[in-house]
Amino acid sequence: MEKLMLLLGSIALLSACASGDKKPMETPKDQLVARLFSHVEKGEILYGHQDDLSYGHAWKVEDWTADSLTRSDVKAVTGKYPAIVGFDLGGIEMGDKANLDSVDFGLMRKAVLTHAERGGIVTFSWHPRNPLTGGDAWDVSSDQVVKSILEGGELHDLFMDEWLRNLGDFLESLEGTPVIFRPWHENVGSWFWWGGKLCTEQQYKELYRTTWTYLVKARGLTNLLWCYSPNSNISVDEYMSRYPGDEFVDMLGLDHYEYVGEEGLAEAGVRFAEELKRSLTYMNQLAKDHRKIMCLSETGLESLPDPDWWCGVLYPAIKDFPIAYVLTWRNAHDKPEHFYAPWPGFENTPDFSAFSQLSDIVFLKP
Ligand code: BMA
Repeated sequence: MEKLMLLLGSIALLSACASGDKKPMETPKDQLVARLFSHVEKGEILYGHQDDLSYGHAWKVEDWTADSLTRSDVKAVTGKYPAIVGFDLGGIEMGDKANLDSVDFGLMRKAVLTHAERGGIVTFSWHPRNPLTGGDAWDVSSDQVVKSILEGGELHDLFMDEWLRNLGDFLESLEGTPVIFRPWHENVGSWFWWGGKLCTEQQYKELYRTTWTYLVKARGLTNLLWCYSPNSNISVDEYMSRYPGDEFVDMLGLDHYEYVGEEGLAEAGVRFAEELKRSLTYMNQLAKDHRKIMCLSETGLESLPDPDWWCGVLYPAIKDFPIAYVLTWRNAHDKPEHFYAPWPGFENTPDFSAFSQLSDIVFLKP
């Protein structure tokens, strides 16, 4: 009887395969894509904050092995964690113990797993060092760097066998936690060694695809959701000029900040919002055409001098666009002016609290 059942089961399976009914296994990446799409369908935008659990304004986690990582500037002000927490992998390529902002990679791994366990979502940026000069990601003294690490270049073996291997080891250690990975960001401007004037479009695409192929094909990682995130204030043609292709990208991002120049706060806010809406408008069309999710991968106003920035500037600019998330940059523990989210004691917190209570903005309840 048991054998007969087994046989019937096998026949059912075979015929399902033959008729094409058998669905491929859903990967952690697929699950995250579906989760993000479901927020977008409901008109919800997840709120994210860079490095939220590792440090904040004037504090940092000291003994991460003993710390349960419950401290967060965002939670201290709103009562809720950010739904998305961003981390930066800069330094992992060299096998460093801590990243470029002194976050121990052991702490980072623990924070990723802790945040995911609480129901949050994780995103990674990467500011790798300059492999040719030994400088940092902002060292743009040579336009030969990307060429040197691609196939045929003198640093190709170093890039494949050390840099990407170290990166792959860390990403693999996350136990399959799905994460949004957005390498080689802000690629049209020329402030990183992989930027617009530092390599050709072809070289940039090859760099992105080489990274994808190594992590996805050679390492078999199924937990990475790939986000392509150029800088702002560029045309749609510039945005797409370095697009590596639909196969390599799951999400369209944008890094767009407000800068207050001579024109003053009010005008800066208007300009920020107008430029943001212009970019999100063409990204919305691209997202539809290419069937991708979109997000505001980095934004913020350093030191938050505008008391109505969250509800008065940011929210009206993004609320009508189907972005899955918006992430504001880090609250440095060692640079008092370098923060992008309020912290306890900062005077402009009511606006942020009001933002956290909007029905279409999603935070994570502790
Ligand atoms: C930049 C600044 C730097 C930091 C880098 C990577 O925008 O915040 O201080 O080192 O991001 O996190």
